[in-house]
Amino acid sequence: MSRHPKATPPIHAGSHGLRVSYEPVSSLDAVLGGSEVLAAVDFAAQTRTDPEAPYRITLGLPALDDAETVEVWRTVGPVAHGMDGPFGIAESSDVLFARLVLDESGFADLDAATAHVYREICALLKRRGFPHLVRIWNYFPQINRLERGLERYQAFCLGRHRALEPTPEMERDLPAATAIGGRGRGLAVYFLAARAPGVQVENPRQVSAFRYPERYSPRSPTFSRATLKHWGEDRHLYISGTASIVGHESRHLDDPLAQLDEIITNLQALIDSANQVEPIGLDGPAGLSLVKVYLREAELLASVRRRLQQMLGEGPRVIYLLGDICRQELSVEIEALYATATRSG
Ligand code: 3EB
Repeated sequence: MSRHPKATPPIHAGSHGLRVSYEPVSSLDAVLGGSEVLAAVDFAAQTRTDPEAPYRITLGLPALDDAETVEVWRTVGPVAHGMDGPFGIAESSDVLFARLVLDESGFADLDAATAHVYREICALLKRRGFPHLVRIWNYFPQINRLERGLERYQAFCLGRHRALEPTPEMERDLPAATAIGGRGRGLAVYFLAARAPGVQVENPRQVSAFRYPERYSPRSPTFSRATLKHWGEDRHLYISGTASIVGHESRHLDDPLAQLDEIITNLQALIDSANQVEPIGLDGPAGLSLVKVYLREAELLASVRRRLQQMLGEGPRVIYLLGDICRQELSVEIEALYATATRSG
């Protein structure tokens, strides 16, 4: 059965330094021909990578709304594509994008697999001269399942923490992150790294994840709530997966729409914190460029979409994906990107 994506023009965020757009999946062949492409991410029932297209990753995270989209990251100037160890990479003068999908079966558990992946990431960043992780996405199946007495999300946090712990000043240069349970096989990770650090932004309404009490996981989740990064004249704000959490506690357990309201309040608080670092020309969630909504159940789509449209209006491009939130009791999580569209001259 063929699908007919809407013939709307691609939506761009960012101008010259680094651009992100959502384009119809039907334009993928044209995308793949573009030498300035850093990454092409799409969403399907199964996770896939192709060694011939090292900048491509298909996540096992089905899109819930009708438009099949590919998320395309581009820069200006030449990009080198290739494989580096287990990673498919794309590298320009100031950005490194990389992806990998790890088969967990060669490891004792997800803790060991994750520690391996994050050690490989640290080695890659060092080897290629992009020491600062800016934004990272993590997807793996059965995120809430108990394995050897530990929930898989907690095992993931443990492995990630063990790998990052030796990094000096680790808690000051943490990337914005997403960790979601997908439907595909394997641990799928893709990320954006830079030669110069971004600024870590935390949310005053929430305890920083790296300071969560131990009951959430034996080692704390190592990510920032957001990262503010300059790319040439552009500024990007990468907002991590944001859930209905206040302090460190989950709120509105049986009410996905109330969770949504709490998330919007959290996004507003984060945007306010980012503006204290530096005025970025973003007043609130309605000014965001790209928004990704993860829903635990497809049945939530209609009500969540209606409510979110009321709150965000027509400004942000929003996509809805089926994915499991790392806290079993929560149904919705939202990540976002804001890019200034400054023009020089
Ligand atoms: C939270 O705030 C919700 O472990 O990398 C969101 C984004 C969450 C990233 C991660 C976890 C992560 O704790 C969960």
